Amino acid sequence: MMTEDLLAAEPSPVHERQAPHVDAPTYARMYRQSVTDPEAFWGQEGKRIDWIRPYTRVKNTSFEPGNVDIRWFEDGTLNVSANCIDRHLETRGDQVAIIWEPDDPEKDAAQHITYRELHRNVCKMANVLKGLGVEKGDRVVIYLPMIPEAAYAMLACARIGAIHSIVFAGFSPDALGARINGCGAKLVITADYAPRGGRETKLKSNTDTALLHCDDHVQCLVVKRTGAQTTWTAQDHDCNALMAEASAECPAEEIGAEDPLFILYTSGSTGQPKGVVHSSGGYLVYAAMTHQITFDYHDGDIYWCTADVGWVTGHSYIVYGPLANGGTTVMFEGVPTYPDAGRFWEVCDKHKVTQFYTAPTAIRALMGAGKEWVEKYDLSSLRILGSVGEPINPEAWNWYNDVVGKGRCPIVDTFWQTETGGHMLTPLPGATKLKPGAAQQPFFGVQPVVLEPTSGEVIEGNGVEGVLCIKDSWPGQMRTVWGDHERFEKTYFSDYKGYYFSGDGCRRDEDGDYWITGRVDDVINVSGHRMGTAEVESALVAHEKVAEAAVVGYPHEIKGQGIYAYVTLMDGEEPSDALRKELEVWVRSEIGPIAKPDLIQWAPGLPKTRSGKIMRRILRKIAEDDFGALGDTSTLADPSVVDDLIANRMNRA
Ligand code: 6R9
Repeated sequence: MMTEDLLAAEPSPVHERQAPHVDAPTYARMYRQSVTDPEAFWGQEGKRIDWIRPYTRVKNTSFEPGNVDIRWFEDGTLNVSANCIDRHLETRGDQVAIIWEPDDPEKDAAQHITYRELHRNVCKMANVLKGLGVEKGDRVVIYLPMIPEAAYAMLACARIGAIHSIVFAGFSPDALGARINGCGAKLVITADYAPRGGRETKLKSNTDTALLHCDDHVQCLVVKRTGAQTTWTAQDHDCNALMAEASAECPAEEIGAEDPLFILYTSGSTGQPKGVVHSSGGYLVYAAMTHQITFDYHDGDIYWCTADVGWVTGHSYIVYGPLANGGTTVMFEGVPTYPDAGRFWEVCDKHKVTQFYTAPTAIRALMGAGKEWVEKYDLSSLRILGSVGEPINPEAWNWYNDVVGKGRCPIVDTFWQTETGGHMLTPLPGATKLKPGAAQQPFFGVQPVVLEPTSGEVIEGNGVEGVLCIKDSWPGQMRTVWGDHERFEKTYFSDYKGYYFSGDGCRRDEDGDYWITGRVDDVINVSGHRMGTAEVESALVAHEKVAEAAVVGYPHEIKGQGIYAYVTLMDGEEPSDALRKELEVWVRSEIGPIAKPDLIQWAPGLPKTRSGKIMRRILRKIAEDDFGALGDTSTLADPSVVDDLIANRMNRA
């Protein structure tokens, strides 16, 4: 629970060596300019990256219904890979670009990859892609563990103008296949195995299964991560062997600012994940700027974001942002609790990490393991801590602040989305007086508005709550849904006309600080990962014994939200623990382990309106154990089903 003394928390000291990039007066001045004269502001900020042909037009954007069109720096050309690598060679060729930390420190050694080595490897990989017929505009799916080759593959695509679409290595063959087909990929880059937390995912075998449902022409490039035995077919190419032979020089293509850099599929409130499309120019400017300012990144810092490149956080804040800034970025293959619950802190100590960016779910899990794991290590290099993915509860915030940051590292609680490309609301170290649990202030160029959910009226003033929308475009914003611009407009610009709708609820407190209250649509947030309830439902009903299913979120101590499924079986099928297990395994194989329901309740019937709509509000309340407040149930076709569901609700202990 929120208390007054938490709200009064002072900002921690920021920097002992150098002044922060932005202090409070600078923030106020720059923010004002960014929203009153975006052309001038971004016209200047756009220069933080190198352009082949400089832009003359900065902003050309419209949120107008039926005509949503977003362009930034539209007549400029650039190459993202050259911005992340080549332009640093002269001044920092021997500086470490990527520190790779393996899953199991006993089995593998860490790697330090300099900018010069990165250049060599990315050029080689780009030449391998070209050799396989990949051309500008082609799509390449990347399904890799957190190994340097994942970054090489991203940057190699960017170098030749191919569009990458990364599929998280925890996704199932079905999910992978759907994404390969969804963007019409020419090539899949995968590995033999993905070691993680001491276990191994069979990526190559998953890819084989996925490719059974794809066009015969899709080729497969395989990185040998463990080198263990795998199947090998005519479509497969050995990445290590091809890279060894490939030339280490590959010119960087000239790419239009608005040409897509990548597609990333993300869950929405309807069944099918959407292919979020990001641009090259605007995206890179925004990723670079947010990385530098939010984390107060300075030369010589060692920055670590614990995300996976399968999520947007890994795109913007492991690869593109840090490398565009000539930074040193840590890439971690493992999990927070392997070999033990001290792993994060051991890595911070070992590499002298200065900025550490993780998710509340990890903090809660490590908080549970006890502070002795943290205290074993020297964390004096840390200067700034970050949080992302879901609201951070004040208990976790305080533990992070006290035990990890020793009260001297500002915590940046960054609110943003796959769709936004970079941070939207966040405190800035050295500029913002921190409040545990609040995302606080808009980043430059971001104009948040709070709307009344049903009327869509703008709510002015402070001490108010509603849905979070954004009034005007920012350079990192997604441009479209791959192959379906209409869906883009419908999802983000139709509920509240003239605004970008985030799908989140929020509160603006008495000081004007923003607090995200969570999704207002049928998207749940499990361990910081977005899951559409409709996706899990359609996986469940695809099982032959399931007649109907409804999925909702419920509060989960570690994951933030857990997945609660109500399942109605086909006539003649009997509920059993074995069937429950079978359904869990089924959903894992349909979508991936992150979608496995935590609780499955057998529901002889679901509460429906007379028109047949499932009343999720009621199911949510029951799952939350809050059935004293079910609200009006009089419109239900059969109110008695509710009593049965309450009586048989799952024990969450
Ligand atoms: C970057 C990322 C986006 C959803 C978003 C919101 C939640 C993310 C948050 C946060 C509160 C924060 N979210 N950061 N909620 N405070 N600091 O997570 O992207 O996977 O697309 O998820 O995550 O609900 O709408 P994505």
